[in-house]
Parts: sequence; structure tokens; C-alpha cells
Amino acid sequence: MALATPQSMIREITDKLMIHCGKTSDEATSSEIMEACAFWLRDQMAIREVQTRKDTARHEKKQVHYLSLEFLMGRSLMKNAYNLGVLPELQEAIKRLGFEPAEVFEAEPDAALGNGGLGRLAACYMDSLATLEIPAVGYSICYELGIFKQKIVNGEQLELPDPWRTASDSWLLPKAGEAEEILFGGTVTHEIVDGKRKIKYDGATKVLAIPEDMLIAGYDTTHTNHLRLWKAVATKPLDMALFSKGEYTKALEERDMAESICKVLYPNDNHPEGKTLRMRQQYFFVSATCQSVVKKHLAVYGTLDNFAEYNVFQINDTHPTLVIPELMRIFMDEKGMAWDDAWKIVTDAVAYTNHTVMWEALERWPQSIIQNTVPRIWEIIVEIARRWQAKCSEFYNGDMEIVKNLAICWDNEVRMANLCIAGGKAVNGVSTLHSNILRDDVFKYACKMNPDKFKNVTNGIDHRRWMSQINTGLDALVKELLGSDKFLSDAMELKKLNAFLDDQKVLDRLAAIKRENKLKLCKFVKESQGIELNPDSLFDVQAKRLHEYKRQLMNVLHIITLYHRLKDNPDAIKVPRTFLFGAKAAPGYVTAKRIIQLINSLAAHIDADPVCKDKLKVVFLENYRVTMAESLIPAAEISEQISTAGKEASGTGNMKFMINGALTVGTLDGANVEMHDVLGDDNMFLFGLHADEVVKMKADGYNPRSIYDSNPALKRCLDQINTGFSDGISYSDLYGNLLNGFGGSADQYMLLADYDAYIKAQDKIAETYLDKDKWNRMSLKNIAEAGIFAADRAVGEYADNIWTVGHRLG
Ligand code: 26Q
Repeated sequence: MALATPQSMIREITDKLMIHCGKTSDEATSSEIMEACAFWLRDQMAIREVQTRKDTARHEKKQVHYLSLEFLMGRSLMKNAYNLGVLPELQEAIKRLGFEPAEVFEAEPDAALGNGGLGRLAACYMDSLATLEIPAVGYSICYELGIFKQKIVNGEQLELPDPWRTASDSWLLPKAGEAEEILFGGTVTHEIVDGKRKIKYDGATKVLAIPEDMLIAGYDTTHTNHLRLWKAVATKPLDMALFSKGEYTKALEERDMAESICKVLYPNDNHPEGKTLRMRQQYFFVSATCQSVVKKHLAVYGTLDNFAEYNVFQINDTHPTLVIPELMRIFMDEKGMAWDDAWKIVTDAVAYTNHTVMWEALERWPQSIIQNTVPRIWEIIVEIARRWQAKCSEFYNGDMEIVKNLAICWDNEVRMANLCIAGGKAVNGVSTLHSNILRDDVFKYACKMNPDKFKNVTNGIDHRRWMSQINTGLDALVKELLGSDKFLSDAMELKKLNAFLDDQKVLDRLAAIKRENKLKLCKFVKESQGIELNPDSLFDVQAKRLHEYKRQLMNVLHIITLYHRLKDNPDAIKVPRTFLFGAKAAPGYVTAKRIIQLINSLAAHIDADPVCKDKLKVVFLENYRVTMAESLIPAAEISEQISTAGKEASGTGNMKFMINGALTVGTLDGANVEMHDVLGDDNMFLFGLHADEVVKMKADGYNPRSIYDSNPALKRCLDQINTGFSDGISYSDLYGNLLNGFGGSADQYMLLADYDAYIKAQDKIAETYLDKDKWNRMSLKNIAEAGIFAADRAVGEYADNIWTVGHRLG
């Protein structure tokens, strides 16, 4: 499959450099070399992608359409070179052009079109879809600005815009010929013309959706898919027809609306914001996608009768829910189908993945926003809701409590999850525990009506990126021990590492690799933040979005406890520790931002106290992102996965740490449960209440204050938070949240209930760390058992159990 030799590559990359940047290599910057390489790879992929599309049509293969408001792609240069099998040649070519490969790779900005887990999951799945040779297209918005850049100023988070496209446009292939028109607002009237119903839109605003495709190459295959990012553009630069008719404001309106739709990614995760602009974003990309898919289907098959046989839409959380009414609209209003025929196709073609069980995180939209933004869609939703409600009422003999719970429209709100359940052929959770909570609790009434609809697909990660690419030392060791690179295509091969659990030499080499990675991280942190880390300390990492349910604050309580122990006895800490935090807080999430500030106050206080020197350190890493995760995770020794049981749907960071040999301290939550299934008690540090115990304790009347009163170490920590640290900032608000809260809402996430168990688990970690061999053995065991968490496995399950499409593996 040799695509090129370094010589031919140099020639072609130099050509790209000339054509696109107008420079020769001796004049170019690292960033221009990066772009030239990107253009070269894109062209290789473009040829393959055309072939893949033609094959798909010729062999009448079913297609997967993966709809997501977020794709957290990160960098692509190394990924694409890796998947095309030309990474070593590319590195050699870059060197011969007079550049340092690492510098060229680092010149690429992250494509950060996502918040966290949900967006990164979509990116990992795109890789597996191509690798498994499944014809698939991802769809999203071509945001101008990705997730904000985080700056820490005086300990507080500041948000800066992230114009990611400036330097990484080279990946995008504009397809102006495949634009679609989207209508917003106005009023809808129904007319009968020649005995047929026609929908008329008056005063609607038109926006053009233009696709920019990002090509996605599979690993060890020529199969190449694409991610279609829709860009919103006014129909004409400024609609001159409207302008000359004197309709200036309409012309300006269209331009402004188009510009605002794809301006910026919403930065909240697990906290939906019911804003009109967000509704427009959702409808914009859904409508463009549906129109485009229907058009392409008709071009190949000439009929819509077999639409669901050849197309399946997977929707990433409820954000693309409008795919259901939008397909109905196209089938009925534009293709003249009857309701029942259209409904049959839609309910056979759409499947929904849920990513949260927290009530406040389920999307509910005010009726008025939907009605005003997409009036025809509103009418269709009302009809779907009416029919669904009748069905529910019949099933439950008119029990109004249950009917209300299942309703799509209620109290002038639209509940997107219920719409997805009604209009989808499958609903899945993202870990066994999470799916069970959906079946037994959140969606229990719908599940009783149709139990087979509710499924589980435990999340997975792109193990090629998250291990092999970012941890080259470990990758080389694994290849050597297993005698092949087969684990790259079949992650379960990693199990064969179990044969080396008692091999002293292997354990020592594993430890040496971890140390190398720690040293690299030290260099990174020194260069980016000017902070010196002690590589001999245990690296304890919590990196994920900042959210109360993820309990970064409980991690802080442990650190303060250690600090107090040191104050009482300077020899109290046997194992020096560095606590590393990486986290962005939603800009409007006040408590989350206060927790960031607290971490920084604590870090400064500890730095200033000589008793902590070389024993205890806290670092808040600025601007946590995919690229930072790629150097942080291989260096981690402890992975903090400490959410309140029942709250984290799955987690995927947990899997990334595991496959890089970090040991997990965690609750039985999300996919931690499945990690525990394969590791047992001996190979992870499990602690805390179980999901059912959390529910029960809440129901019985949880009283955090009594725990505070009876635990002196905990009381001392909390009092310290209340008073604050040497910078004089008090955190009495956070203290109050834990102890006072209104109406039984004190300590909503039960930090106090789990505090003791957490401290015990942490003490056990320190003790275990002193036994190097034991630790390294546990680490190897984690790597050996991580194969089950490959995205290839997860995508294979979607293919088998939800999409019914063929694939290469399994
Ligand atoms: C919704 C409406 C309006 C504005 C924003 C949103 C919004 C945006 C992002 C709501 C939720 C999200 C992101 C959720 C998320 O990342 N969930 C995580 O998904 C992971 C992949 O399945 C899981 O592993 C995590 O447990 C889950 O928290």
C-alpha cells in the first residue's frame, strides 16, 4: 500500500507548498510545511473517498449518518499519516526538508468543535467507522469558533475566542455544488392545489448551507469516509433582489442570521441552554443533512420506499432530534407521502444515543421558540405528540401521571428525549449501568411499552490515537512483546500481555516508559506554564470538564487533608504527589468557575509553604484540550474517576488513562463498573457509595452536617475552605453549598458521604506506590484488559445491533 517514498513525498509536498503558500521550503514556516503536508494527505484521501462513495452506490451498501452538534477532532496531520501508513515516511520527508517533525505537528491547531466527552466520542467513532469499512458520513456545523481558549488570570478562568480555521483549512474540501437551502421563521399556510396539499411559507428567512468536507481515512484500509461540516451563508452576499425591492431589513436579516448560525459552538456541557440561536443551529444542520441525504438516495435508487433499508441516522444525544420532524416534512410536504408511510420510514431509520440521566441536563424547549423558529416543524411535532400521547394513554389505560411523564409536549415545553423515543427505532445508553438506569428509571414507562427498543453500547476510544500514537514507547513495547501489531486492528489482542504480568524485565521497562512520559510532561508544563514538576512524585490526574457531579471538589478535600497532615507532622507523607487538574468550566457556570479559583488558591498556598516542598504540589493546567490530553494521559499514574455513582453516563477519559497504564481511583459509576468487571478489586482503587445507595440515602434524608460534625479531619478541611487560603479569598459559598443548601439540596453530589472512603482509597494508593513491582504489575494488567474499550468494538456493536450494516471486523 506504499503511497510514497520520502523522496517522492518531498517533491509533492514542495509542490503543494508552492501552489498553496507560494513559497519554497527554505522560506517556509513550520506552519506552512504543516499545511503543505495536510494538502498532500488530503489529496491522497480525496482519491480514496471518491472510490469509497462509488463502491457504496455500486454495491448498494447501507449508509450510516452520524449527526452530532460536536466533533472534537483535535489535530489531524499525524492521525491521517498514521492511518494511511505513511507516518515514518512523512517524518523523514519533513526532516529532509529541514524541519523538526514534532514542531511541524505542533503547528497544527486543534479542531476543537466540541466540549468534551460527547464530541470526542463522535471523533473516535469516525475513525472506527472508516477502519471497519462502514460507509458513513458525520454531520455537524462548521463553527468559526470552537470551544473557547481558557486563560487563567489571578486564578480565575477567562474565555478567549478560538479561531481554529486560520491554519487548518487545508483539511476542508468545500462542496459548493451540494448546497442546501434552509428556511426559518415566517408563517405557514396550507393550500390545496390540484387536490394536493401545498405548504406556503410567508416571510421566511432563507439561509444557504454549504458543505465543507473533512476526509476521514480508516486504518489499514483504503476505505475513506467524510465529516460534512455545514457552513451557513446568506443566499447571496447581500440579496440584491430584496435590496432593490426596498426590503433592506430582510436582506440584512438574512445576512446576519447566516453569519450568526455558524459563529460559535455553545460552550455548555450537560447543561442545555434553551436559546433561539441554538435552536437555529440545530435545525440548520439537521435540515441541510436530511435534504442532502434524501437527494442522494433518490439519485441512486429513484424511490424513497427503500430509504430505511439503505440509510440510518444515529443521533448523538437529543441535539439533532429535529431529524425526526424534518424527515417527516420532506417526505410529506415535498415528496407527497402520507403520514403513516412517512412515519414508518422515519421510525425505521433513526436511532438515538442518550448521554445523561440528570433531569436538568435533558433538553426541553419552550414551545414558543420552536414555533417561531421553525413553524412547520412545530406543526409536525404537535401531530407526532398527539398520536404518541394517544398510544401511551391506551397502553396505560389513561393513567395521567404516566401519560404526563411520557408526553412530548407538556406545559408549553417540548421534551426532546421523549420525541426521540417516539420517533426512533432504538435508544441506547453508553455503559451498562447507564443503560440500566435508563431502562429502570429515567425512561421506565417507555421501556415497558417497547423493551426491545432499549439497548446498551458501552463507549469506546480510538485506541490507535489514544495509545499507539501518543505513547510511542508503550506502543513499541507492546509490539515487541506480542510479536506483531495485530492489536492495532484487534484491541483484544492486548489480553496477551497477561502472560508478562510476572516478568520483572517487562515490568521494569514499563516503569521506564512511564518515567519517560512523565519527563516529557515536565518539559511541556515547564515550557507552557513555567512550572517545575517533580518527576519522582506520583502524578495524580483529574482531567475532564469541570462539573459538580464529577467532584473535582472532593479531590480538593483530599489534597487539603494531606496538607493538614503535613502541617501536623512534616513526615506524614511517604509518597510525594503532584496533583494535576485540567478542566474548562462553562462560562455561565458560577460554581464550576469558583472551584477552578479554589484549586488555584490552594495551589499557590501549597507552593508558598516550605513544608510541602517536594512532597505536595497542585497544578492547574491551563486550557485542557485534546492536544494536552495527548501528553498528559501517557504520563499519569493515577486517574481520578470519582463522580457521584449514577451520574456519569460512561466516561471515556477513564479508558484512555487505563490503556496508558494509569491506575484508577473511582466510584462504581459509568464505564468504571465495566473496568472493575475486567480488573477486579485488586487492580483498581474502588470506593464509595453505589448508584442504588446514593438514591436510597437521598430518599432517606441525607444529612451532610452530621457527617461534618462527626469527622474532625473533614471538618477541618471544610472550615479551611470557608476561611480560604493565604490569598485571602474566602470560599464560603462552596462551603455553604456543601453544608447549607436549600430544601435538602446541601451537598447534592454527596462529597461528604464519600469523603472517608475516598481518603482510605487514597491512602491505599500511597501504600501501593511504595511497592513498585506491585504497582507496575497492576499497571500492565490495566493495559492488558483495556482492549474491550476500543471504539472498534463499540462501533461494531452499533453496526450489528442497531444499524444492521456489515463491517470488516468481528
Ligand atoms: C445542549 C443544549 C444546548 C446547549 C448545549 C447542550 C449540550 C452540549 C453538550 C448538552 C450536553 C453536552 C455534552 C454532554 C457530554 O459530553 N456528555 C458525556 O458524554 C460522554 C460520551 O458518551 C460520556 O462518556 C459522559 O459520561 C457524558 O457526560
